[in-house]
Amino acid sequence: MKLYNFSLAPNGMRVSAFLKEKGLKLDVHELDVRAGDQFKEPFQSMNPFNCVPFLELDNGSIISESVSICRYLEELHPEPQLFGDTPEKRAKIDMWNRRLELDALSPMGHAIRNKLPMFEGKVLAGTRNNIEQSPVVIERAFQMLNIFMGRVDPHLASNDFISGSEFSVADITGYFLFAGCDRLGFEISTEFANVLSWKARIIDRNCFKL
Ligand SMILES: N[C@@H](CCC(=O)N[C@@H](CS)C(=O)NCC(=O)O)C(=O)O
Repeated sequence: MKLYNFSLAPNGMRVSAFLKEKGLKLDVHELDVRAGDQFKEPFQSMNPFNCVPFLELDNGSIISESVSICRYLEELHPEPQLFGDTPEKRAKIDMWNRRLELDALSPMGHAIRNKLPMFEGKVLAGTRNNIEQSPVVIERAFQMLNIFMGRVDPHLASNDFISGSEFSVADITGYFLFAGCDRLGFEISTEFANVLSWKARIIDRNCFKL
């Protein structure tokens, strides 16, 4: 099994943090996505979505998408469990992870690519589409992030981690949401004190020291 990754890619780092939390080590092939390695063969054919991370199994099959890779590895190595060990926990971790990804990480990612000069002309990850950066996307993302923080803040008043009392893969997604907000220059309002406490609780965890 081999992981194709780029050490500076946030989605790649999600898998690296997961591996570290699980105490797993994989054979890793570094692709420099800033230099466009993902568009070169054999990587173009291995993952036509031209993104890292992706995992090559020993039978040659490819699994892409950071969470799908983590889920596969969890099935092979259930302990320590990060996707939940009961039907209820599994569903709740999945629910929080989806909320984080769809309602916060996705708008945040679009805003980063519409804001940072290094993404000029490369607005959609893993594509050759030359789309102009748009300030409207950034403004909308800030609105969506504020709405999201307001919705999760009450839940975090009585939960140490996003899905309850145990650290899970959804907290790893949360960590990279915070990292992206910093990169974007989105400051989390002190009004969302429980979100800020959650951030403080996870930020120094060893798995994020990559
Ligand atoms: N939803 C995917 C997103 C993967 C993604 O966007 N990867 C970025 C690095 S963080 C990438 O490879 N971008 C290639 C590019 O910008 O051309 C996942 O979770 O793995």
